[in-house]
Amino acid sequence: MRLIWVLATLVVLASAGSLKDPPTVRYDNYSVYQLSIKNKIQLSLINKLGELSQKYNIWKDYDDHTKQMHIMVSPSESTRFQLLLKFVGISSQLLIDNVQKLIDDEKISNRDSGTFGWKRYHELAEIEAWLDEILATFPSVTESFSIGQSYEGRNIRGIKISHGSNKPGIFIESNIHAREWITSASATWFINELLTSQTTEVRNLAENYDWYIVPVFNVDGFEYSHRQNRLWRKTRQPHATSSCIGVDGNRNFNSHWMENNGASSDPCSETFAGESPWSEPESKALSEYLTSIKDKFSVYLSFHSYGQWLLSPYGHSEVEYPENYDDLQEIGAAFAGAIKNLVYGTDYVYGSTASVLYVASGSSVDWVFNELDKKVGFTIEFRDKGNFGFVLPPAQILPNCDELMAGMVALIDKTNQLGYI
Ligand code: 0X9
Ligand code: ZN
Repeated sequence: MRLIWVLATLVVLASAGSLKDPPTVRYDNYSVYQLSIKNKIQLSLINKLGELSQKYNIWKDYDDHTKQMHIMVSPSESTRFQLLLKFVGISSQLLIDNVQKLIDDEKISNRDSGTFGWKRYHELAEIEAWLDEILATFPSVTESFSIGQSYEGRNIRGIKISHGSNKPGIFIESNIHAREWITSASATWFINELLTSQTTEVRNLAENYDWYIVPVFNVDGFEYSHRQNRLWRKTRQPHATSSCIGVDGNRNFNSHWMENNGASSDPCSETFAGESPWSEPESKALSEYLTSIKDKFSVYLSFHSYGQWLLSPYGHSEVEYPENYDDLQEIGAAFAGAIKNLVYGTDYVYGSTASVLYVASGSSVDWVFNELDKKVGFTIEFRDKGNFGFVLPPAQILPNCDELMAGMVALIDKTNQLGYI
C-alpha cells in the first residue's frame, strides 16, 4: 500500500515538473575542444560520448580532411574527459573555455539598439517584421511566399525578388539548423543588398535572376534557440518512444535516407534522421514547395555554419561522384578564390560533402540534386573554424556577409559561364 502512495506521489511530481517551462539552459564553464583523431577506435569512442551523455555535445563531426572534431564538455566531466583522452592517446586543443561567456557577450550586443541591422542577431519576430517592411517598401519587385507550417504551427516564410518574369531562379534555404544564427543574419543582409545596393555586380545579380530566399527555415528550432537553449540544432517535434525531441532537418529528406551511417536512428542524437523520410512537417513542406516551383529555379543553396566550406553533392557516399563534379569543383574554386581575395583573407575549402567533410545522407541539397535534377547545389558553411563556432560574435556578421557576396558573385558568374543558368 505504501508503495502505491510513493509511486502516485512520484507520478504527480513528475507531471507537475513537466508543466513548467524548463529554465533557460546555461553553459557556464562548458569548454569546446578540438581533438585530433588517429583511428577508428578513437573516433567511435568520442562519437559514443557525444550520443550517450547530455554532458557532451559534438559541435563538429570528424572530417577526413583535417582529421579533427570539436566537442563541447561540461565542467563536471572535465577531469574524467582529460583522463580518457590521455588513456586512449587523443591529443586536444582548447578552442573555447567558457561557452556561456560567448552567449552572454552576444546578448549584451543584442541590447544595443532597437532597429533592425547586422550589428547584432535578431529573433524570429524581428526578422519577420523586417521582412514585412521590406515587402512594403519594394512591392514591385518582391513577393512573399510561404513554404508551409512547422510542427508548432509557425509559418515558414520566404521572399521572392524578381525584376521580370522567368529569369533563371536561385533558391536559398537558411537556418535549417537552429543554432547557426549567422545563416539568417547573412540571408537577411543578402536580401537587403539585392534590393538596395547600387554596385554593378550586385545589381546584375539582383536583376538577372529570380531569387527565392527562406531566411529562417527551422522556425521552431530557431525560436527555441533564442528562448531556451542557444545550442539547439534540430526541429521540435517530440518522439513517440523517446523523451528526446526533434530531428536533424538536414537528414530527413528522401534521398539515400539513413544510408552509409550518414545519419542516426537514435532520437537523442544530433543527427537523428527521423522515424522515416519526411517525418518532419518542415522538410515535407519544403519538398512539396520546391517540387511545385521546380521549373523556376536552377541553383539551390543551403546556408550553414560553421567551418568555412563550400560543399557539393554527394553527401551520402564517399566513393560516388556526380557526373558534373568537375564543373562543381570549378565553381567551388571561383567561390573560394573570390573570398580569399578580400581584405580578410579568409580560407574556404571546397569539394564534395562526403569527401571533404563527412557522409551526411538525406540532406536537402542532395535531394534537390537527385530528385529535382538541379545540378548546381551547394551547402555553404560560414565562419568560423571553431574559435567561436556557433556563437559567432555579432562583430563578424558583416565581414561574413562581405565574403558571402564576393563568393556568390563568383559562384553565379561561373555557373553562368558553364551554361547552367
Ligand atoms: O551536417 C550537416 O548537416 C552540415 N554541417 S553542419 O555542421 N552545419 O551541421 C553539412 C551538410 C552537408 N550537405 C550535404 N549532405 N549535401
Ligand atoms: Zn548546419
